[in-house]
Amino acid sequence: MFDAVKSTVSDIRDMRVRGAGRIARAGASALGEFAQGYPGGSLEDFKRDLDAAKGAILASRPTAVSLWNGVQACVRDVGGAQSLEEAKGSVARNSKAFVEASSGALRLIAEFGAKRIRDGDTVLTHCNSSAAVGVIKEAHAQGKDVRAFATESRPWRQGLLTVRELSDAGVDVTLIIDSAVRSVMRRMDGVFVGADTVASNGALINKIGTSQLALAAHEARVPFHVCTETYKFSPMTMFGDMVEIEERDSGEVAGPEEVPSGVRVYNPVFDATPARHIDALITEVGIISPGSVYDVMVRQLGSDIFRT
Ligand code: RUB
Repeated sequence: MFDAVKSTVSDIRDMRVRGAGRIARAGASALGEFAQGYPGGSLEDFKRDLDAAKGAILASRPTAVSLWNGVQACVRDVGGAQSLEEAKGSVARNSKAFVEASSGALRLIAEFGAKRIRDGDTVLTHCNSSAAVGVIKEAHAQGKDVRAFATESRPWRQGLLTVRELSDAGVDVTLIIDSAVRSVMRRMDGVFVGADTVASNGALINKIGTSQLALAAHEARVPFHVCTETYKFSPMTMFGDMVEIEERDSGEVAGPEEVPSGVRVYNPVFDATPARHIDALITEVGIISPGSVYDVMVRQLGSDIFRT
């Protein structure tokens, strides 16, 4: 296996690179490097090795649709290539285009989302989402007085990354433990979270605990926004597939010495928030309702949905 692919696979698997957008860009970049550095050989050899590289990248975070869509975007033209050079060139080009489009989408989401934050607002975010953090930072950069609350997000505590990023940008930020969400909700003017996956019925799959934020926001009538690039929309859900929830090692929650033997530790890392608890999805193609996800998915992913 080639070095760029190997190191990306281990970075994603061991959470050194995490977050749906970052892993998609890392996976796409690794495939681009793989193609560019591919030594001679036949087109068939390349296709076989590319398949192996793609499989290894997808297996590093097997339930992540962003990774799947990113990888798919890179390899979409290989089938029609007539030569090794053409195939290599298409992967390298598509990889670069995906990474650029993904970064561009983040800038647009920040711009659109910042309009949903008013001067003097206090907002809540969960885990560490580059899309959601980008919105809050943009509102602050526009001169709005915005205060942020961020959850710790057990067990990996990605909330510490969020408070560091927001504080470095000059945002007034408060860290809370996950179970403090309902007690602070009445003081919030809006909730902004990222997306790991969005299903065709508008449901959101995101870091475990997101559905509790949504429920508490719904109860307190606080607007709940999902900041998401459209490549996190899952085409498989159009055809009836359920989104598989990743379950990680129980040792991330508690070591064997911390719990009596025989006690099981369950560590699901994402949960599902129903569409009825979501006020808006802030995407690079605009602010949409959960009910529009299916149409936007068909338009954005187009014929790629049916090619795979
Ligand atoms: C991160 C998480 C993030 C989304 C979106 O989970 O759930 O909210 O991935 O992030 P993990 P982004 O840390 O387990 O990967 O907006 O950066 O794509």
